[in-house]
Amino acid sequence: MSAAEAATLIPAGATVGMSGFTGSGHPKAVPQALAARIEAEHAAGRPFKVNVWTGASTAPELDGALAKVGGIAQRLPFQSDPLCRERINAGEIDYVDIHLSHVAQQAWFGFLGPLDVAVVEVLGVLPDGRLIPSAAVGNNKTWLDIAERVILEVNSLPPIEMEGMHDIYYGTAIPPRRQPIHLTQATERIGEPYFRVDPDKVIAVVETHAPDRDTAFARPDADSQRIAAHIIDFLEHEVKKGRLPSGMLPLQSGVGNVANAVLSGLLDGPFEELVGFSEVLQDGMLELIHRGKMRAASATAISLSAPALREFTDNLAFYRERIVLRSQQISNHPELVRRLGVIAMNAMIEADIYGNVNSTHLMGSAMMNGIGGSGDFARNGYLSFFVTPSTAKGGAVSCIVPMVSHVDHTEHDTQIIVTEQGLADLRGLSPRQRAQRIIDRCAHPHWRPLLQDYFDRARQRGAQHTPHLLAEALAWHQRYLETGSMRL
Ligand code: 0RQ
Repeated sequence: MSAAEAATLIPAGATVGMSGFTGSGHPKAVPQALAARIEAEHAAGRPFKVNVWTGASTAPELDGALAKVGGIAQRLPFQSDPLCRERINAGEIDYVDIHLSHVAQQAWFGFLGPLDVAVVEVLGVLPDGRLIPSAAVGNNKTWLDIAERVILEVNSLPPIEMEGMHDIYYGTAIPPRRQPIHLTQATERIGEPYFRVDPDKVIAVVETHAPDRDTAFARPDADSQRIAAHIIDFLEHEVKKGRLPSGMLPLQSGVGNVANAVLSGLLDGPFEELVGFSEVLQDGMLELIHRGKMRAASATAISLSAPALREFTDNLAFYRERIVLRSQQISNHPELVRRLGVIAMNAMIEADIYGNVNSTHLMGSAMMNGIGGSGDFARNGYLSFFVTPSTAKGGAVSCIVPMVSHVDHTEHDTQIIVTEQGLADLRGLSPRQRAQRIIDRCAHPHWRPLLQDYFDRARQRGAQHTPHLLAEALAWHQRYLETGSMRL
């Protein structure tokens, strides 16, 4: 049926589980048709909102379209859309920011309430009713399993030759019946290539022919290259010390400029036979595979720029042998991240001198994107890096602060902080040792004396285990909001 007809099957107030992860694999037509319907209902004076659950961020035709018409009541678990962000920060959308690996299990536990409709993009339907997943697996298996009704979008644009790349694991259960997940190599297959769905639940099939978001790839800037160089030096040092095998351990890389720079740095680095165990496979990782530096990679989604997508599509037979796409509850599973010894590298907004990290909030209050999978990997990884340029807003803001304005990752999860200034290895250090190392190695020279002064005075004023001047620590952020400068 048409997308408009399918959209009429979604009632006001419904909770809708949509496919989509980092701009790929999201439904392209039904959300826009739903937005048009919501707009018409609002024009007629009838309230109409839905709760939207996804894998992670989507694209303007999903989050953007629904946010624009004020159609989202609740949103989870990750977004990066400017309009959606605006509504979240205005208090109009109830945004539930949870670890990506937690979403499926919390839905199964019943913590999030019932799921009324699943809207899932697939590449095709087999004669026996099984579904060929598209470029993102995300939470689709769970949505198809638990939703009362299912709407499928069958997209004929992505290459159907992706069939067979996916590994959908049906062995998960909830406690007390949960069993170990028998995955011991990053790219091992433990499931099946297709989704199952009860055909009686399928209330609509909509055909589309539309591209995923073109995730632009910026060549790394100078700061990102310096951050990447610090990380690569450190990894080489760890290999020399015998704390890392020469082939390294599976790599997880967050999204953005710095993450891409690190991966680009690995292209010319000494490491061979790399393996990826990440949530999203972007240009940087594809290039490592293309150049033979990375043997294989596991992810839940492929999110590429237009040129990288062409490379992928033109050489699908090559990449199909080297890439496995899984559900996000598996790609980000704490049990697996810890077993495999994943090296986690994620970007952040700010870190404090003790190593607590804020990944989500500007000045403690404005939501940026969400925690995404960073926590899944940071707490459970073999090594956990958090990276940022040392300053933001043209130098007016220090990304190293006395106390973070919001905490996503505690000092207990953070091992290595990196800025363009340098790398602070915090393993085995006490809070006072950590503070001195972060100030010395990571702070920008403009802000270093102020941070040192804060730390010195905090120590002098009878501070105990973790020296702080609480009012001053918070005034640091407040001051910027009032005067545009963090200087106290
Ligand atoms: O705002 O563009 O208005 O100036 O924050 O900053 O430097 O462009 O950062 O794109 O690398 O993203 C943490 C947000 C970094 C991202 C974050 C301002 C800065 C700019 C963005 P403007 P950049 P990046 C895998 C893992 C959480 C999820 C995650 C993220 C804007 O990496 O969302 O890790 N991470 N997922 O000016 C005030 C500061 C600031 C600041 C930056 N200290 N104070 N403003 N900004 N630092 C992926 C998934 O899970 C899917």
